[in-house]
Amino acid sequence: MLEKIRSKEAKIAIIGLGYVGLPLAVEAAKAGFNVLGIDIDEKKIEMIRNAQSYVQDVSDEELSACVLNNRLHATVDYSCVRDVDIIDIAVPTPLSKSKTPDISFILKAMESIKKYLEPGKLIILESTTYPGTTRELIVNELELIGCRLDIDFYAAFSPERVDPGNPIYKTRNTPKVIGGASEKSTELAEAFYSLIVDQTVVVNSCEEAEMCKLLENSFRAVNIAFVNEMAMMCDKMGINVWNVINAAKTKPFGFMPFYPGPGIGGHCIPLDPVYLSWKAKHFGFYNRSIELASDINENMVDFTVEKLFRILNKQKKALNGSNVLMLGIAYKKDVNDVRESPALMLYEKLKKYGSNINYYDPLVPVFTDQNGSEVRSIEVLNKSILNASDVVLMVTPHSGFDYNFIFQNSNIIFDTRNAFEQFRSERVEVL
Ligand code: SAJ
Repeated sequence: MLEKIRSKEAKIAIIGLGYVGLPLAVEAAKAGFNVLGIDIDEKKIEMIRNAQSYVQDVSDEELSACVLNNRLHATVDYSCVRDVDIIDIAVPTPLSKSKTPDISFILKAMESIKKYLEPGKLIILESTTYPGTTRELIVNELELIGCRLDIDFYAAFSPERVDPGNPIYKTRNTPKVIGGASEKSTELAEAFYSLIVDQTVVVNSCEEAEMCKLLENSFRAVNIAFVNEMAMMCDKMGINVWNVINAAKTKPFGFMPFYPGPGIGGHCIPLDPVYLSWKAKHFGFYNRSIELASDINENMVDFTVEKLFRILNKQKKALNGSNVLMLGIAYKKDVNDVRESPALMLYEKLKKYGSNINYYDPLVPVFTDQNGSEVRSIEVLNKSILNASDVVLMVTPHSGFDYNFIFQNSNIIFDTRNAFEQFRSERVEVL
């Protein structure tokens, strides 16, 4: 197997062709491997076959190069895993409605793999998940049907570190952590990744690799929560928290800036820490910092609404009946993704309190509200819309906004991201 990998004769299957799987498939194909992309979504398969990329970080040109030189094939047919040597699973790991890990996509992938498993394959899991998943859902499951680790199969975990839209760090130049269920598994997985990424980082087990990813993202969630709490404290004390952070970050060591906001969104930061705290409870450990961080971050929507009430109150206006224009609905700057975006909850609450709420987001022309109705962005941000707004609520500071135009034509701006920092004015209130 090691020789097959080193000579790039090993055939690769990537299961799950989303923002993680498709870039990984393209990198493996570019490195010279024969790659089979497997996904349950026929539309994705069709687009790959036509070299039409649906992932921000993969261009049509690089996709077409892999497809045309026959390095990358896409299919919905799981039985093809029979003929590959390495199976790399990059399927979603969301939260269930009751905020517990939903590993159903991994389970479904493993059910299909088990059906067509031939001896000698390396199975790698990339989906972010709680420590123990690789051993429980891959190793133990295969041993239950008589397969033996290091004899009939190998298994490893390597966390995805894809940051969609990041202009600097892509799949190839982001260090790749790798931890196997056995030494041989680690060696094989490292041999594979060393051919498709610039730097590999080997750890001693799949549990260490799983935990590493959760540490990375829990670190962010807890620090964002801490600075959100600072924001609420500074609000009480009449101190501008943004000026305080900007001053603190001049410290050249021992400090890393995080910024307050109306909450946290995306497919990673709100979810990953919950995977960790959920698993920790099985060991009788209650992870207070993560639980508290989740509470604080989720509470920021209510804090933002409460501060909006106060800002309107200063104008002797009620939220009920006021015209509120929300700028940005995506979960973070310069992305078109609304998953877990706090702006969605903010929109629903402002609507519930009777405001005439509209939004403008050039990257998100439409979204589906909690009742399943389509809500459309206003088409053009013009003077009359800004003038008619009792408050312009800055939620997601896309680079494409004309901040000067907005400032000049707005009455009051409630800026939850300090995006109007350059316009020091009574008309701009910050979170
Ligand atoms: N946020 C704040 N304050 C901050 C930073 C973020 O409120 O100081 C909010 C954002 O607005 C967003 C949420 O938190 O709603 C998450 O933001 P993020 O910057 O963590 O962006 P994500 O969710 O795209 O996180 C990804 C992660 N990448 C992977 O998991 C591979 C994360 O580990 C990266 O650090 C992050 O991108 C990044 O640095 O951009």
